[in-house]
Amino acid sequence: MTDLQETTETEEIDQTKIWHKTACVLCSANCGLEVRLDGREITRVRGNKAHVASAGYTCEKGLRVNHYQNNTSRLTTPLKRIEDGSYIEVDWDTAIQEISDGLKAVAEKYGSDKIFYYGGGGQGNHLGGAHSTATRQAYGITRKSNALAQEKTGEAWVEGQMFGTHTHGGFHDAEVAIFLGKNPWHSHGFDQARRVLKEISNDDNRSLIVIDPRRTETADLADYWLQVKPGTDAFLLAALGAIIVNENMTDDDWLEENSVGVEETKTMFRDVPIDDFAKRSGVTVEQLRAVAERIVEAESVSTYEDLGIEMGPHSTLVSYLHRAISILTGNYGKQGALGPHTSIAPLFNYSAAGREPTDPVTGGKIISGLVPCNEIAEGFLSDHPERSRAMFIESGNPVHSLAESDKFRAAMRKAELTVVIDVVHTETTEQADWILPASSQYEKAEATFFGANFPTNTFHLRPAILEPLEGTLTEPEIHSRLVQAAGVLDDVDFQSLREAADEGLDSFAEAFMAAAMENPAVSAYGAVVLYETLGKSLPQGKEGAAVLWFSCQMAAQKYPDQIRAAGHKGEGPALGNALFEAIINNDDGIVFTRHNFEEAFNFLTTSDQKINLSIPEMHEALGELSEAPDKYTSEEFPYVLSAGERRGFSANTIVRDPSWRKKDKEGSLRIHPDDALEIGVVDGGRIRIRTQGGEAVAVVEINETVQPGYVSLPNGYGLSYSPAGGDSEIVGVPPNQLTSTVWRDSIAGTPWHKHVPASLEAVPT
Ligand SMILES: Nc1nc2c(c(=O)[nH]1)N[C@H]1C(S)=C(S)[C@@H](COP(=O)(O)OP(=O)(O)OC[C@H]3O[C@@H](n4cnc5c(=O)[nH]c(N)nc54)[C@H](O)[C@@H]3O)O[C@H]1N2
Ligand SMILES: Nc1nc2c(c(=O)[nH]1)N[C@H]1C(S)=C(S)[C@@H](COP(=O)(O)OP(=O)(O)OC[C@H]3O[C@@H](n4cnc5c(=O)[nH]c(N)nc54)[C@H](O)[C@@H]3O)O[C@H]1N2
Ligand code: SF4
Ligand SMILES: [Mo]
Repeated sequence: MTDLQETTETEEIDQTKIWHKTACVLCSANCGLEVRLDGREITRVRGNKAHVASAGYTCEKGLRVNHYQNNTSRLTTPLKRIEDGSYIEVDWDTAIQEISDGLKAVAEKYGSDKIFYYGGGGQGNHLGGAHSTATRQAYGITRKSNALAQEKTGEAWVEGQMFGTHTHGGFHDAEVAIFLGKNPWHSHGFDQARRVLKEISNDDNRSLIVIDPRRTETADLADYWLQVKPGTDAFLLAALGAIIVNENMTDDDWLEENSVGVEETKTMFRDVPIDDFAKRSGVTVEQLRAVAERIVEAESVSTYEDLGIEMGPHSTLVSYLHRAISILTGNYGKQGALGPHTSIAPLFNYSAAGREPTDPVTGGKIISGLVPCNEIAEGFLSDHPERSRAMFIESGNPVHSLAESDKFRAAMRKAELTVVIDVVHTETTEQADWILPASSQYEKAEATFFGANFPTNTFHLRPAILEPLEGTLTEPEIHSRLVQAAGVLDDVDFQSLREAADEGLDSFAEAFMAAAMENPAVSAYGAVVLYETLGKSLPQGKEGAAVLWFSCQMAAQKYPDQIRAAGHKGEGPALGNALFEAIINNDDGIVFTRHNFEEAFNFLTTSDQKINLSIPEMHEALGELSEAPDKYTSEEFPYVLSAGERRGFSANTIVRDPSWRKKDKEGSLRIHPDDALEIGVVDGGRIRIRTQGGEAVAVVEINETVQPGYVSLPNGYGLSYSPAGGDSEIVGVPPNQLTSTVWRDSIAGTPWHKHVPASLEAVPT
């Protein structure tokens, strides 16, 4: 008998003693949590030991999620900006109607392709984005972007051409794990990161290699720490690849069978001036040789690249070089190496790999359908006839999170119509014409979409654990209303689909397919149709999950054997139904696909399903590297500022209340003792930072882990917040007050936030 049953018989249930299953929303790991509630407060939090991926693991941040759920910034009514710049409260019906009319008016005047959609998901919320597909379809919105286009599009461009699929390392099993511009101790990025890092570090047979200018918490655990000079990873990796090629350490039999473009790639590495490049990267040839030998002798190697290289010089080239090294040493498609993965809904589309269209206004490459973030504001502010005129933003805070905040503010103010859906007042809602209040991630169904494990992959749907805050609506409901206001669903018979859903999934599948054949609107606005029909028969708090039924059907077509191998039974639509039922009924998450390693090559969409090592632009870029500068600092701006480091209490802009942080409340500028001495600042003192983009004052933390000449500010600080609900205060430096949109990668357009030339000066106390 459970505790719950016992108490039911003897006394009334004490609601505050019940553990509710949910997940942490603060980073992409979405660790499973169990929480206790007192009214609307989350009073206790612990890791959910039964969770399919996190198995009880959490970090310090997740234990304080109540600061996300309950804070003074929550929005509780739609708001409309009036002429004097102030906002008036509006009821939902009026808001939906006026926004719908406004979108239609922009489309009529300029063409619906002039409406720009930004966002769609954060670290834990993705079902809103899934429903926005219907709204975009209804209003003809095609231009879009999101935060991936300021970090992962260079990687996607390389992976599209090399593999035609997304890959992820097997860090839990890798004999050698390499972290390149990535500090998983704080940023995670795979399940149970700290546990895994400690395991590798404590195992004499496994090695941890960290390439980072700072001695991070991860570097502290490393067997090999390559203390690269900021921004010179391309030199380091070119030299490492050259050693591997010149000393015949490549896995030639494997390459012959599994890849194309090998000879050109080897030739390109042979031309690398190893000594010179090693010197420019600040690492010795001996260190590189030791690492090369360790990689080559290992059974398996996995590399994780992240912002340290994605937001710095030569980022796309670096994304290519480390993958080329992995492939030259045979590290794909086996346990502990790079592998593909399944997904319930793909984050990237590689159909245009290497043939990406360019933005008609700014000329940037549109990778996976996303306009480079650094060019969005530029586009709005230009006088190009094709420029966008309206912005629809959901679950994103681009004013704060994209380069040059003031430029994005100006772009929003110039747009003729701006709509923002968020749970709180943000730097972005402050500029909007319309603000729509969403229910929080604990007040609706949400799901983890970042699971990237192979050969066994998992999925977790969480139910609402609280009623929506009064005045808010969930995104599925908001999109449903917007789509219906467009009039495009007027002749869809919801009632018969609802009745079919009440009879069960088999009946529903049949009815839905028949309806879709008869009326194209059913599939065109599928997310909303599913929400309005199947959603109504799902358990309370899971209505927004109906859209996953379609994803499950697609997955059942794509990976039927592997879904069955994960324990789900049936064929065709019945298999999709079984998977959907498992997702709906399991609050600890499920295994949804189980592959064999041999199947890793089936995922490749390159020609002959071979790995393509030869990307002409990359070979050219490597050829030109000798001529490239290895320093971007100047007399005016002699320091390299890393603007936006992940720390113990940073979580993008998801938590606004600074009292969430147990330490580093103001987000200090980390500076080496030698630099502090030269500038004349003391620990805890104040320092003025100037860049091409702007200036700010930060509190100083003298810190030996950073290199001389290199300083860092944390990510996610400098948010406006009002502790008592009155006037707002800003605690810490908003990093994008210091960045610039023109400081970006020449291929993917991704920003150089980790490499901002800066000057520093003591602020007298
Ligand atoms: N705590 C916390 N975790 C998070 C987030 C958060 O805000 N807070 N955000 C999540 C998100 S959205 C993302 S994308 C990930 C990002 O996760 P990470 O990329 O791991 O985060 P960062 O700290 O921004 O940068 C990683 C490392 O790059 C190093 N670096 C700086 N310059 C260079 C360089 O020139 N070369 C090399 N090799 N390294 C360099 C920095 O010293 C730092 O250790 O984190 C996720 N997890
Ligand atoms: N200088 C500098 N800038 C950076 C970075 C850096 O390292 N340096 N890192 C970059 C990276 S990697 C990323 S991913 C971006 C992240 O930046 P953004 O993409 O802007 O995302 P978040 O801060 O994660 O959250 C976006 C918004 O979602 C809202 N939100 C939370 N829950 C919900 C919900 O259920 N519904 C809705 N509608 N909204 C919700 C939050 O209130 C927040 O306003 O920042 C980038 N910006
Ligand atoms: S912040 Fe990330 S690692 Fe920490 S508890 Fe939340 S989901 Fe897990
Ligand atoms: Mo990110």
